Amino acid sequence: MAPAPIVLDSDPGLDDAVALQYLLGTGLWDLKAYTAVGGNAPVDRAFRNARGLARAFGIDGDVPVHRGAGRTVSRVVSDSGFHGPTGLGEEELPDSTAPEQEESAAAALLRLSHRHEGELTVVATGPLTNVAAALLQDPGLARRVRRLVFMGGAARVPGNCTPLAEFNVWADPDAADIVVSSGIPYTMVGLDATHGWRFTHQDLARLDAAGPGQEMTARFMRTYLRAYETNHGDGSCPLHDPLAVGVAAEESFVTTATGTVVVECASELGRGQTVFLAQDKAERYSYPPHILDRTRHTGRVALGTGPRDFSTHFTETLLRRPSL
Ligand SMILES: [Ca+2]
Repeated sequence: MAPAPIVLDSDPGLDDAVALQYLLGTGLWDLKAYTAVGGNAPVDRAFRNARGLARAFGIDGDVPVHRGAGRTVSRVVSDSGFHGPTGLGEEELPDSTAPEQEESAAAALLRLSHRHEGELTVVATGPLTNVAAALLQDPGLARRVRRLVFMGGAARVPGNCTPLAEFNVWADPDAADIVVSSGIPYTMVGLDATHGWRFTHQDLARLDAAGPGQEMTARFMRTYLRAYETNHGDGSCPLHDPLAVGVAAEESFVTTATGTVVVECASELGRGQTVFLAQDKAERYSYPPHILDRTRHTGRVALGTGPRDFSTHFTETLLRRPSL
């Protein structure tokens, strides 16, 4: 089967970096653009990291890297610090050899949605700022995209950034709300599923043993594991962003349900909460009209891990795709 057109929108970010490597390693995708969004790092830093990663993986001659929106839709600024001073731990990667793209991430997304109408998959592993910006500019994007898979949200589990919110949605809740109410066919891959597929010290040992081409990845994953150990007391780390890329090709890594997601945007404490209304349960509640308005479109929501083992598949796929 010919590789399918895809855009990866990302806020690199340690797990974003390995999500790119994983995507390339699957051999399933024709990456048309790698777009940067602010989130784990401010947008200019995310853009620099994205260019550096494109070079590190030897795609800077083929895959354009686009800078994302300069501000979030929600006008909030977030820089979690979780991914270290540069967003890639302490890594400062050599810049891409390609000239900087003038075209913004949103403009690239719209252009590619016309060129590959009905065929383009979009995977977003950062806040949904760029996708929302494109939808605000041209709502028709929603029906031209084949599928949007985004890492974000927490349907039935606590958040990781506040008790109610997952980081990507918390970082730009209005953007997430615009996206899930746009009619775009989407799959939400949030904490319900990503916390179930882990990367362990045994997996890290496999990268260490692989030697040339995996040293950078091993450094990223070692830093990421350490951040989870320090901040959450975990001996392993979740594979948030890679799982979203995995699900874009193979839904059996997760279990899903169809329903509506409503994003809490106005509340101070609840900001970024993703309220999930399963389709078959919807009639049990009565909503005021302004909420009903936001429940018109449904999507698929990952509610847990699926039958196919993502963790092993992830590490094996990385091993197939060394960096330069
Ligand atoms: Ca990310």
